[in-house]
Amino acid sequence: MGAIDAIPPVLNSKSEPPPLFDGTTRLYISLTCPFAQRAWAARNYKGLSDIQIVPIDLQDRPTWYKEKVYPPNKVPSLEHDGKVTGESLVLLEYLETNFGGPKLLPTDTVKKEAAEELLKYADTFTTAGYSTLKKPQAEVPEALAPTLDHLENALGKFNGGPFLLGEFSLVDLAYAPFFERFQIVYPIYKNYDITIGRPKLLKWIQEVQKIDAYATTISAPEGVVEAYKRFTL
Ligand SMILES: N[C@@H](CCC(=O)N[C@@H](CS)C(=O)NCC(=O)O)C(=O)O
Repeated sequence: MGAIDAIPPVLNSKSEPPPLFDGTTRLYISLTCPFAQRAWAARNYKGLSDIQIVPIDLQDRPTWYKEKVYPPNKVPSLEHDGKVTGESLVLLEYLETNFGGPKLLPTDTVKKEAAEELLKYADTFTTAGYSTLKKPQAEVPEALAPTLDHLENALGKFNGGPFLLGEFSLVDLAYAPFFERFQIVYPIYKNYDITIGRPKLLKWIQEVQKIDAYATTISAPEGVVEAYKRFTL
C-alpha cells in the first residue's frame, strides 16, 4: 500500500521545523506512542501517503512543536487545512471523515452502535491496563478480568470476529496499540498472560498484527519492556 513508506528521521530539539502551514498535511507522532500509533496505522491503512509522517523525540522535544504546532505538546496531532487537531480518538474519526481510502467505520446501524460503545470504552480499558501494572501480582488477574472479558465477549458478537466489529475497523485501532504493549509487559512484570482463557483476544491481536498498515507501526518489544518499567512503580 502506498502509505507504507520509509519512516522519516525523528526530529528533536536541534531540528528545524518543517515549513509549517504550507498546505502539506502532517501527522506528528512519536514512534513509540500508542496514542499516535492509532492514527498512524489508520493513515497507512487508508493509503494516505500525502499525509506526511513527522516523528518527534518526546524525550528531547523541539520547542517549536509546542509553540507553533500543538500547544498541548502531545502526540499525535494532525496539521491539515491550516489548523491542528489533536486527541487520537478524535483523529481516527477525523481521518475517516475528511480523507479517502478504505472506510474504517461500518454503515450498518447495529455495528455503528457497537462501534460507538467500544470507542467510548477504550479509555476504561487503557486506564485499567496502566493502573493494574502498579498492583501486586496476586491482584492482577481479578483487576483486569472485567475489561478483558468485555473485549472477549465483544469479539463473539459479529461472526465471531476476528475483529471487534467482524471486519477490521477504527475500533481495533483504538485498542490494539495498548493491547500489544500489555501483552508484552504483563507476563514480564506480573507473571500474567492477558490472553490466557481468552482465545478470541489472542486470535484478534494476532490478526491485527498481520495487517501491513499496522505491522509497520509496531514497537520493538525490548523497547516496550524497558519503557514500561516506570508504569510498574
Ligand atoms: N489523550 C491523548 C493522549 C496523548 C498522549 O498522552 N501522548 C503522549 C505520548 S504516548 C505524549 O505526547 N506525552 C507527552 C506529554 O504528555 O508531555 C490522545 O489520545 O491523543
